[in-house]
Amino acid sequence: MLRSATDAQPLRVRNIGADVAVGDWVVVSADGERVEHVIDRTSAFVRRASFEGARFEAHTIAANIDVVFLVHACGSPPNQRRLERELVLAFDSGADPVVLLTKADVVDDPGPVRDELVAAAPGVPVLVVSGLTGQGLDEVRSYSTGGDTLAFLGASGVGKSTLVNTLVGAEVQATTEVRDSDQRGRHTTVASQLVRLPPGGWLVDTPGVRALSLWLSGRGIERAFADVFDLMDDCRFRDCKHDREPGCAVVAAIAAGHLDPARFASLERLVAEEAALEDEQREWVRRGDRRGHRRPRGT
Ligand SMILES: Nc1nc2c(ncn2[C@@H]2O[C@H](COP(=O)(O)OP(=O)(O)O)[C@@H](O)[C@H]2O)c(=O)[nH]1
Ligand SMILES: [Mg+2]
Ligand SMILES: [Zn+2]
Repeated sequence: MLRSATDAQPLRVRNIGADVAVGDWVVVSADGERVEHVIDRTSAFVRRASFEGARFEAHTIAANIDVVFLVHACGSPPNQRRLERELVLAFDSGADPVVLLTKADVVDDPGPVRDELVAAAPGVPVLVVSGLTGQGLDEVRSYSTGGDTLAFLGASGVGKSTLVNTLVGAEVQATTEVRDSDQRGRHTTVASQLVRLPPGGWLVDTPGVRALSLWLSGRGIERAFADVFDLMDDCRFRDCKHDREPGCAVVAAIAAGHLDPARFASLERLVAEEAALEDEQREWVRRGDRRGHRRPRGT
């Protein structure tokens, strides 16, 4: 769904040939049938396309987002590794990330889960909310000032569409029962949706994305892991591998219990994934240049 610079309501227009994503501002042809021009994005939430045959394509999940809410739910174990990945993509998008821990009503004390999410998202606000009772939603609303666009991102079944419905005050998004056995949802929201938030602003609901593969990261990894990068600055050797080198601040922090080794391993995995992607991209461009093919999108 798109929005027109001359219309306050979301648009559905054919976009054949235009590279557009939910949240894009567009200029529509006079007959209202086609997208004539896509206005430059202020932010874009981009992941690597997950489908086979398009491994070199970027997939824009949403565009022109001011605040992206990374939604996790009480009642299932916190997924720190997923949150870290979401944060990298969020920081790279240009939007401000906020973590929402929803379904607060299903547990006696959301504190322990909250603490784990805070540990995976240092410096990022973590709000405890409930789409069912409305707990904490005034604070969520307060992020929409002056017509901002707020997006909800997270695994299927965590409660994104329920939050959107409660915020809008109407059943605008279909929600789905989660399976009792594992609290996982089915994918009810099949495409990203754009809705108006009264009294102003926009909400983007996204379908649960199972795999979030990195696209080319700018400074997203460094911002999502700023605490670890700060540590690495304190290593004695510039080229420290953080393995067995003397004076390694990372090894010392892990030994002292200040850094979760799983968090450090997660950072190393993301850095390796990013490096492999860059290599593949270079190879793709090199071969593409030779054959006169177009370059990958989104670069
Ligand atoms: N108890 C409780 N259930 C919720 C809450 N938010 C969502 N649910 C339920 O969780 C299921 C999945 O919600 P949905 O909004 O469709 O998740 P989505 O896939 O992230 O959009 C539905 O059965 C909702 O009723 C909440 O805050 N509290
Ligand atoms: Mg949904
Ligand atoms: Zn080191």
